[in-house]
Amino acid sequence: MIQSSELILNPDGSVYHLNLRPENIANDIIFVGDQNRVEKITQFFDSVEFSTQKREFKTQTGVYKGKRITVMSTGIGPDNIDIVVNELDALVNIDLVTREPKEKLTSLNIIRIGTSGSLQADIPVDSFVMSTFGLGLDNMLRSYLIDEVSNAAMEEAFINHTNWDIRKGKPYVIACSEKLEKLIESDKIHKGITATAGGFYGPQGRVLRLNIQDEELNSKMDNFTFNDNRITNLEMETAAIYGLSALLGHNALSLNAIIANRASGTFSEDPYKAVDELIKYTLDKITAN
Ligand code: R1P
Ligand code: URA
Repeated sequence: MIQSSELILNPDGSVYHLNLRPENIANDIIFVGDQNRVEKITQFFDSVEFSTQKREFKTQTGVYKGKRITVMSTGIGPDNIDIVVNELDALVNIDLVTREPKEKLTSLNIIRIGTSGSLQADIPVDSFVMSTFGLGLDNMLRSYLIDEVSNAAMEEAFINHTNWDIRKGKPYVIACSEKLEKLIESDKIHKGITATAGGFYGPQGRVLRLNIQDEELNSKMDNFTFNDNRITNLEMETAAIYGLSALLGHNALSLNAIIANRASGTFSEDPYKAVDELIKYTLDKITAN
């Protein structure tokens, strides 16, 4: 039995941070970072049956073109993803009364729609990237035993190519769900490795008033390749979502609206337009079949 200090439930039986009970979520889940993006998605739904929010975690479940979908905000960063994916998994794969893992496990389909910075000149602002791999520079997943799900060969190649300073922790690489990749892919969307950083400024090589350990890192990252895959973009959640989903048996895919281009030093004049377009594109792909 899982202890009440491990799987923490609220008095109404909902999971501690997300405020959700098993019946509140669908098997198809869209993650966004920003709480305000949840309703930008559910505004298109035929109906919304459930809505809640605790801290940065806002959740709505409803029906779009006959499909039941949950949309939730994760807030910023891999530490939040640890909470969100573990609590979602508990909702479907742990009996919250007996506190025992269920014998028959459920796989969720998780698609993230986020904003991101491109590292490549030919992936401009307002374009889209599908993350075929998540490259975790954040260390969060190193708390788990990830060797069976991570791509050791790509990790080693990245460490060697960038001459990675191991004092910052060991990068990890996890692939997306092939099933979801096939569902969403099209010529409209670039594909590549998405690097997930634990912060927006120093961890993504941004220098304001503070110096960083490795000012060359971004340029070393943008010419890294492995089996024809290159690092396309930087953000703060994808690798953590991929890693926890792989460990727990869920399908995950991350889609990025490029709002900043680090190669050209440009920022989108209207970042929300690209996000809105990606939202509509994703909803239609999810419900196409
Ligand atoms: C930083 O501005 C935030 O934007 C990106 C990053 O991953 C980070 O969360 O994603 P969202 O737009 O989903 O929040
Ligand atoms: N989000 C990030 O984390 N980085 C960027 O450059 C843009 C959006």
